[in-house]
Amino acid sequence: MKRLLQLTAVVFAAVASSMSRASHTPAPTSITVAGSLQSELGCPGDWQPACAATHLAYDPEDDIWQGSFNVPAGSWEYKVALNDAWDENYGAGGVANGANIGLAVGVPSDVKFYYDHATHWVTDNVNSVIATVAGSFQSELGCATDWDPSCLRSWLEDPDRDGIYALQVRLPAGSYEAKVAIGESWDENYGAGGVPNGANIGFTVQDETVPVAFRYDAQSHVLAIEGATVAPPPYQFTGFFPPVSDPPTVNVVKAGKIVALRFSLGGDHGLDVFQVPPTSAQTACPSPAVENPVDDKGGGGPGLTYDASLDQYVFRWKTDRSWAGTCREFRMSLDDDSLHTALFKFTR
Ligand SMILES: [Ca+2]
Ligand SMILES: [Ca+2]
Ligand SMILES: [Ca+2]
Ligand SMILES: [Ca+2]
Repeated sequence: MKRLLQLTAVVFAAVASSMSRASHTPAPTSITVAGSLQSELGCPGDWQPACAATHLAYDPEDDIWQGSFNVPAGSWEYKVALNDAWDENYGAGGVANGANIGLAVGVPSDVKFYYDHATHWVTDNVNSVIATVAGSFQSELGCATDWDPSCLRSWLEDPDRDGIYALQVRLPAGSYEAKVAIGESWDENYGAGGVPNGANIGFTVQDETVPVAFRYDAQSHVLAIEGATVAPPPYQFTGFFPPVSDPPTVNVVKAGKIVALRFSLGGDHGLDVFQVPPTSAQTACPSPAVENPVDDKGGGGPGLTYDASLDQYVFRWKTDRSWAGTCREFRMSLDDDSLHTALFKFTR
């Protein structure tokens, strides 16, 4: 009974994976990088599909064939040959019997080659950026763990070489997070808005029958996600702008005046950004303290405005004359659950 259950599970897994990653030809028994660089890499000659010295290895976790070779400086050409023969071979753009792929190497380098039998895309890490969408959805695609930039189940491919790297998958309904990682490592990675080491990009899949399409622009580093609801990018608050200073500096203002607190959230997020209207509470005046006299001549009534030309929010805070001689902490809660404060000392 136990054995029957195991068999059922294996069959189910095979069906599930072939649904998402189908090829029009049978799984190959070997993949050879065949080209003008083979004699340099230990083969008896060049363009030899049966030379094992330039075989790629199949990685079952990634479902991608891959291998690294130390390639001498020079201008080389190659294709991949399946099953140690030319009968089935792929060149530029993953095209069957396609053109040779050029590979220019300036100094002797370890070059890593990749072949995806589901799409037939063959490339290397000189011609292409090796980009993965790493995130909390990777285990759902068959990776051993989530957030693994080296699991190529979520490899972004660019067979047409237009600099837009794409991946299409099906995911169970649920909420996930993602970033783009380069070179199978976290050393270079991009989050929301294409920001290096930026925030995770949240997205929600409502319908598992709708494919989720990821598109990564290697120039802007922005990752677009289609077929899912993408969470708005988080606020990028970088502190209050002059004339107001961030804590521990104490801003000194005349009690009763309107204080203009200027800040950016990294773009226009509308005026409904507060969790609750900003508040203030009396606090002991810090001593010793760095004091910053604030004399803002800017006019306007109290409230929040946004200046798109400066990408700047201005909250005009009406202070009270009765606060003269005291200190207060200004508290601004944004609806991304962040709290930002500034210290004030009031004069007469
Ligand atoms: Ca050669
Ligand atoms: Ca997961
Ligand atoms: Ca891997
Ligand atoms: Ca492309």
